[in-house]
Amino acid sequence: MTIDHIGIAVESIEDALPFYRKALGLVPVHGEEVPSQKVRAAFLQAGETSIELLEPIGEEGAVARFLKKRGPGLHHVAFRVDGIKREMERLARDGMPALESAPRPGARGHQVCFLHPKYAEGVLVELVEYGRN
Ligand code: CMX
Repeated sequence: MTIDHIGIAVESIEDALPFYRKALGLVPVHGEEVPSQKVRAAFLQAGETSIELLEPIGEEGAVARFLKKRGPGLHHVAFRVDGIKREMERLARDGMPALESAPRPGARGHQVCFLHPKYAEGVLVELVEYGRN
């Protein structure tokens, strides 16, 4: 598996971008709203992986709750997989069921699922399969 992207929870994408641009030379290559997740997302290409800045839309949703509890910071690490359904079945058999019962549409039109942070030493893990939506 390769790391597809690293999700960072921020209060405001606009306020966060200058650091990434000035300090690291990273600029957004894609932006979208993911209403089902109640977030705005901006992807910054960083070599073969990317940084996903996540800004909550409204007071509800996983990212809004995260910010309220823990403040801005590392939200999740996403791994790219082939055959996400097969991976979910394998993980469930191994006692680590995904939070979703089936892959669901995520940002950039990909199929995604999440694994609870309790399985990965406190890190929320996302699996991403490209191009299946
Ligand atoms: N990373 C690590 N720990 C996290 C976490 C995260 N991203 N989100 C919550 N937690 C921790 C909380 O700090 C809390 O820990 P304690 O019990 O020690 O206090 C515990 O998990 C439960 O917290 P909670 O407030 O009940 O959190 P939620 O109700 O949000 O549930 C989770 C947590 C992981 C099940 C939920 O966030 C979820 O379903 N996430 C998957 C979907 C998602 O994150 N979507 C946003 C990204 C979308 C995108 O990238 O497009």
